[in-house]
Amino acid sequence: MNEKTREQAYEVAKAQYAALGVNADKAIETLNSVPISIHCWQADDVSGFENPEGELTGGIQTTGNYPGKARNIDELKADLEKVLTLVPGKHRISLHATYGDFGNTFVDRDQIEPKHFQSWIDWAKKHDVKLDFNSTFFSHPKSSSGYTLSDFDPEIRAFWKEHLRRCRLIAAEIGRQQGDPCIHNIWIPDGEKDKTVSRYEHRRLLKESLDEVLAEKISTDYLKDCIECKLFGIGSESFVTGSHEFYMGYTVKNNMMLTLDSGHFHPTEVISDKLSSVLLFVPEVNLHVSRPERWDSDHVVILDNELLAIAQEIVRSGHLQRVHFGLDFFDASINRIGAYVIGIRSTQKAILQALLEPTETLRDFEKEDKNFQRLAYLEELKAMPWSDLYNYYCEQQGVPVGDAYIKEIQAYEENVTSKRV
Ligand code: RNT
Ligand code: ZN
Repeated sequence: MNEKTREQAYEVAKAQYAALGVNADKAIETLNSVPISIHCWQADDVSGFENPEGELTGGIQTTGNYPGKARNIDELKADLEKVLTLVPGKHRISLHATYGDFGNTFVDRDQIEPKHFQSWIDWAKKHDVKLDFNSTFFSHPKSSSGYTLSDFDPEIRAFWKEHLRRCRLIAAEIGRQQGDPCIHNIWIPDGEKDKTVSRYEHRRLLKESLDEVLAEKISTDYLKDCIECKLFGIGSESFVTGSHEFYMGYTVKNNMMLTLDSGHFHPTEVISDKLSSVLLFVPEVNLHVSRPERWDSDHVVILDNELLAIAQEIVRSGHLQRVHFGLDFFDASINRIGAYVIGIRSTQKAILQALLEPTETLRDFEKEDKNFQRLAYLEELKAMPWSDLYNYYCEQQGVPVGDAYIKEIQAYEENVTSKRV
């Protein structure tokens, strides 16, 4: 399709939406204002630079051995730069604490400092992206018991509290330098394979550890902490200290941000239906958009019903500003740049579709008990030409339109990633 035909397709689509009372240009403009926080860890299978050869632990797994993973900080930065050229809009990059610029020295988790992330801050500035941060409580000998902040051993807890304390300082420094709060996500793997008896005790310890570290107040102009719950992991099937109830209670009590990961619940339990509840009780929500295939498998995000439902719930609630879209998937079995681009574009397509909904009309049907009409429109909307608008948006932003990104990724593979052997 050439530019002219695309322009025509856009005009036709715009008119079709206008007939429903929807302003397509406004929807595109709003979409353009929504950053996606791109997780750095898809590029290298969650290896990081602290000990890249080390084992990934904590109950999360990458499967696959597709060639070309980023082996060092320069390759990872290059891959992310490539990704940024293939998606429209301005985005954020989410770092894990193990992705510091440690040179050739080993820097333990209780030793990391803002200086280890300065090159990332400079890189982000150069590429006009903001950074988010994650403390890293897994893949470390001191988490081998299966516990970190909720371990019985005070020395283990002290180590991880120090890690958390330092991560908050690093994230705050990032936020200060970028002039925009850095979202700092806290996820701990703590839990057990089998029938844990001391659940209350572990949870009491987690509360104590968090209370202690979070008591150090840091301005939300720089830092926004959030905590991420989970139902179970590999090796923590029976018990996870940081459950949904735990963090729901914790965030509500402390008026802080909650992270909802779409893979962290029962297989038929969806985060889309949690948003309208949690938004009433916590100030902001951080999302880890992921795709669980039968379990928390962290497959590449695609435009499925749940992704659309998440976007719809956020847009319909009117609280797009209070929800942050972060990605969290890691598939080592396909081209990793391709994985990123599919996930980012699909998330944007879901948001765009949600923004193009004639919600007020649907609400009117709902109030008048015209539920056939409501359902019929919801069905009709699925086949509306939203993709012509997304293509137009890509064109405007100077990024590949439609399937054109595939060729670019193939070329990058040929010239860059396939040479990493
Ligand atoms: C694990 C959590 C967590 C991690 C990343 C790497 O189940 O989802 O967010 O995936 O921090
Ligand atoms: Zn997550």
